[in-house]
Amino acid sequence: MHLKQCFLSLLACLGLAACPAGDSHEHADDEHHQHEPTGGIIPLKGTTAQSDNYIVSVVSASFDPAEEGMNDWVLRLEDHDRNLISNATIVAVPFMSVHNHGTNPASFTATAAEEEGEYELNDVNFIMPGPWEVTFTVTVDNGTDGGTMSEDAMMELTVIN
Ligand SMILES: [Cu+2]
Repeated sequence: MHLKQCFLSLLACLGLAACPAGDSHEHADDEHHQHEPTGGIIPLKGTTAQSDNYIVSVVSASFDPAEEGMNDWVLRLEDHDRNLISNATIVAVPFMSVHNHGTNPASFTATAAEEEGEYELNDVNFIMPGPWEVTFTVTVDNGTDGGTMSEDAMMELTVIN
């Protein structure tokens, strides 16, 4: 799992005050161009969050990787058999566990998009760069006999400045 190791070492690096000399992802300057996703940062598109029954994936993003400030994502919801699920409710709660804070507002509710199984998540406000987790609470109405089912699926991502 080379990618995962890279990601973990990146997280470890971001969590320290200084990176080893020669690392390209220190955040000391304001140049966007210093933060191209060259190795280390996993692209947001295609990233998934999984719960027991559901998979939330990022279909497209206004910034990839995510950037500090407002971000708009298109999400896809499906089950583990790859059935697309429309008419669900998806609420996203971003959290930065390394600093123990979230965002303001604390949660963002996705709205159904035109494509089957797709949802728009708008104005997600990552207030600072670094490692974030987004927990999606997926609530699906299974009809009159099934009731509603609600599950959490968590996604890890890196936000750049
Ligand atoms: Cu923070």
